[in-house]
Amino acid sequence: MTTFPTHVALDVHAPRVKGLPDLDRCLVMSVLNVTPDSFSDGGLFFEPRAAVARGLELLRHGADIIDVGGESTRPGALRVSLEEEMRRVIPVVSELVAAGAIVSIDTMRARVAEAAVNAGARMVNDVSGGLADPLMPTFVAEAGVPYVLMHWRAHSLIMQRRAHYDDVVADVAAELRQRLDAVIDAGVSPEQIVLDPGLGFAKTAEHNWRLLAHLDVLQQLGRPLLIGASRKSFLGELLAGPDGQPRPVRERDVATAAVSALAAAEGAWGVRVHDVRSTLDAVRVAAALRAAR
Ligand code: PMM
Repeated sequence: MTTFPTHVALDVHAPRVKGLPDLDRCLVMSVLNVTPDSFSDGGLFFEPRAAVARGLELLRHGADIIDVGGESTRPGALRVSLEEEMRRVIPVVSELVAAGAIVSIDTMRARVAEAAVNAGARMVNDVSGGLADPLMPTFVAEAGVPYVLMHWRAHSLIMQRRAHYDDVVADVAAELRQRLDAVIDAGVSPEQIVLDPGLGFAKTAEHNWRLLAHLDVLQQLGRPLLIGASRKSFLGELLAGPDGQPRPVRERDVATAAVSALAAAEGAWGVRVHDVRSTLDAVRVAAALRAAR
């Protein structure tokens, strides 16, 4: 097994995240994209009222955290302005918090993260791992909120050009280690941090499968892992029909739940998914299996 030098104490025994409830199973973070163009649910919940209604439905389905995002990160996506991102997400965050949800804000911008935390969001999910906005680590350090630090190499428009690795598992682990050290140097406490390999972000299907097959290596970084495989194109490719056409996006939830079960059985802290019910069942199966070991 590969190990990495670190100045952060290693704790491979499923360390907990400061500021979030402890569960006896893998946590289910549900996706709520308030965007016109996300690959799976783009446009469906773009109106604030529809987004809030969907959030309440995800809550009824048992989501542990609702991850609200206002900027699509699908390959090739263009950025939205700060003002537009704020307009999309902040009212939705406020309403879901008022309804009792634990809300996470999916943003690369410190100012959006700050406004969302002021509106009651309890967690920041930054797909750029603090690279897109240099103010993000400082904000997270000051706010003291849980922080998802994802592996990322470039903005969505060009990221697939950067999908080259010598050894994807070792390279992603080393790059996550660098970002972990950088945000800790900026004042973020290790107990705030969740790591995410960033499936599909500057990665081919083969890269995603290799990362999923080696979660143990990423766990050596000593922080909990979040896995975002839901409905992504590598699952569509896997399930392609005889004509070679990828399985349509909205018919990938069984495969997503299978990944959730396998990741949870390996000890993942959380999974980020569109369909909460199937994944909740899957992570319960994994928890029973782990408890019986
Ligand atoms: N994937 C997407 C967006 N945000 N956040 C984390 N932490 N991990 C992911 O894998 C991730 C993310 C892209 O897809 P979406 O359309 O499902 O939001």
